[in-house]
Amino acid sequence: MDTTTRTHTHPFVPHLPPRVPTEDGLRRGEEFYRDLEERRSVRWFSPDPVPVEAIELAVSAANTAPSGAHHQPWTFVATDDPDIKHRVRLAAEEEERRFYRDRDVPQWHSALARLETDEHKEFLDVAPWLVVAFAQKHTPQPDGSLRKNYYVSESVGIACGFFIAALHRMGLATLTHTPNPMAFLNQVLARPSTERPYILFPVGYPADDCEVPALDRKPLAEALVVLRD
Ligand code: IYR
Repeated sequence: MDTTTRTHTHPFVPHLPPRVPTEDGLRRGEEFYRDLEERRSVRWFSPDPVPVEAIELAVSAANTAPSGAHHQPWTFVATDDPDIKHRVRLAAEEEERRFYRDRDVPQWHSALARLETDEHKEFLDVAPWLVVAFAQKHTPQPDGSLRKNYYVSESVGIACGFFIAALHRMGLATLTHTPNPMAFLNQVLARPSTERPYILFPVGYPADDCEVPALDRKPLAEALVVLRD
């Protein structure tokens, strides 16, 4: 297309990534998929340290995610401070005790049975890092006003997907942990009320004796419907 005929009201720049030959693209896609296929959510972490650079790289990857109106409505708050991690653990376990005691939601309990989860969240102390993705419903502007954000949940969800994939690429494991409710994280991590906790990620290497539930992924034929004439 002849871009000289386009008129813009805002700055645009050329985007000319080198064309990937189809065969190479398929090979790369296969490699990427095979790598992600190895990923599992982990609840037993090694206490071995993880350098802050790994967290910075994973959040840099997350920060490339597409977002509504390019508002990038996320904040990732990371801590390796044992006291802060312990405060998070105590508050999360408090909420989870209520959740697991609450027999008003039997479907939840049967759906979760095969994961053998309970209110004990030792991994919040053991994993060397806790990273909380916060979703910004509004973003404070330098002039003190609040900018409204759009498709916040979708945008932060995609960013979290990139974050998880980047950790996996570095040989690190995580868990998409969502203690219910999570509002305590605003207090413990000193975040403003314009943000809500979205996912709490313990991050580290899997423990030497780590186990995961024996689960299958659903077949591609159930995940993908190709419609053609
Ligand atoms: N938030 C609880 C319960 C829980 C819910 C789902 I959906 C899971 O896939 C796993 C756990 C907990 O973290 O134990």
